Amino acid sequence: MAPKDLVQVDMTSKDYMELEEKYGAHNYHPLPVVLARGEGVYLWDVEGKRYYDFLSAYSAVNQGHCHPKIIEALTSQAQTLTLTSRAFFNNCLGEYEKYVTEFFGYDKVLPMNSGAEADETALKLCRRWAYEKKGIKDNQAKIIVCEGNFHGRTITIISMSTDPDSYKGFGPYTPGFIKIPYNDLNALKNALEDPDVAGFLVEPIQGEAGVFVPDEGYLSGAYRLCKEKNVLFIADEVQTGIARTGRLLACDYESVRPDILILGKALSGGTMPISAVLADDEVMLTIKPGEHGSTFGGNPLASKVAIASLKVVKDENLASRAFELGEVFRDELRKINSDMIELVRGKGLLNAMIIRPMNGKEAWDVCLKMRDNGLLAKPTHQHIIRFAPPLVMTKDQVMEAVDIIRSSIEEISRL
Ligand code: IF1
Repeated sequence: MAPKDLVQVDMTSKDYMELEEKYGAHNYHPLPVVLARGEGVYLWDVEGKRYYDFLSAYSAVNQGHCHPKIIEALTSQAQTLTLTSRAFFNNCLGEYEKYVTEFFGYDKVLPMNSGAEADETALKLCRRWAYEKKGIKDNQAKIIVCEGNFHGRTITIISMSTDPDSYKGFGPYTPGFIKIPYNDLNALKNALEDPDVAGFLVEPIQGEAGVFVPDEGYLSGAYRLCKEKNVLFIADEVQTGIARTGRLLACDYESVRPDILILGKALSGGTMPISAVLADDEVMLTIKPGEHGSTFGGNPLASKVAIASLKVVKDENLASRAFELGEVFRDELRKINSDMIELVRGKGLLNAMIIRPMNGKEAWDVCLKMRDNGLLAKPTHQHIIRFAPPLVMTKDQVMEAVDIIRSSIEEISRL
């Protein structure tokens, strides 16, 4: 009799879903599909059916699933030295720190693991800079954030949120945040009148909010307003960064250089949690030894994987690919003639389709039909389908994916 903890080899998708239902927390409502393998733009389920991945693990797999050069770096370092902690030096971190700071053009990097940890780190750097450099009184620093933001799931980060699904029932909340409408320079200008404001934390495009692309000039205008008031411009590019929107950083579209840059997700090509906060010395050196860190932050494995992941972005010109393919993708989606499609918006290969419910069918039903037809995507905020494939997709594959989206919507509309 095999030990009960050994999973039988002939399990079906249904069996796997039941395992998660019985033994896992119910903090997600996944699309009913059980994936077993990923390669490039494709995923396969346990029954061997192939899908186009149009979520890329929320933009963590920009380089494509299991990119050979990233996996090579991962497996090689994994057999050599994975973790030393920062109690000691190692022969990988310094090389990575040099590579990533030169790659993005900053003096220094503070390596962390998840995107939320990187956002938290940025908030701490901003507050510390406020007290040490701007001269704001202790515990009085305020940080401006935007309605509709998503920066992670920690208590402080949800304290900034305006989405009840993120913050309801988790109080009491961290103080010190001013919430203003997104894409509204006047609101920012007014909020900046408060002398205790230390920073402005913003997503260059609001991903979770449904790929909300701000007006041309918003980012550069916001940056200018912040500089006029000696306030740090903090860009959360966890989802929009690393070539996803058609430039290396979404801020690059308006030549804005954030005072603090937050990266995550595709920094590892979707292999492991790697995040980073980049800043110049004036900000970064306000945190002294022993005042911040993490067990796995900047570990040798992550250092090698992150270098390999960024090298793929450069060597395969993923930003210009995302830009060109994004134009094709949006143009083709906009040709689909269906009352269910309210609008299509996005930049590069970070796009979203707003679905108008029809005959009792909504975005979720469209996603189920696309799954049946071989393409995986998932709705956000009920009526918005996010489309974010790996950036290594070819034009032919984009065209085939559009055909799947079109036929799925047509089939749903006929029901
Ligand atoms: C979930 C959302 C996306 C992010 C930005 C920081 C983080 C994220 C702009 C935190 C993370 C993930 C989290 C994941 C689903 C996904 C998501 F729907 F939640 F909002 F992408 F839009 N900044 N986003 O998008 O990074 O700690 O997760 O590494 O929590 O369900 P993390």
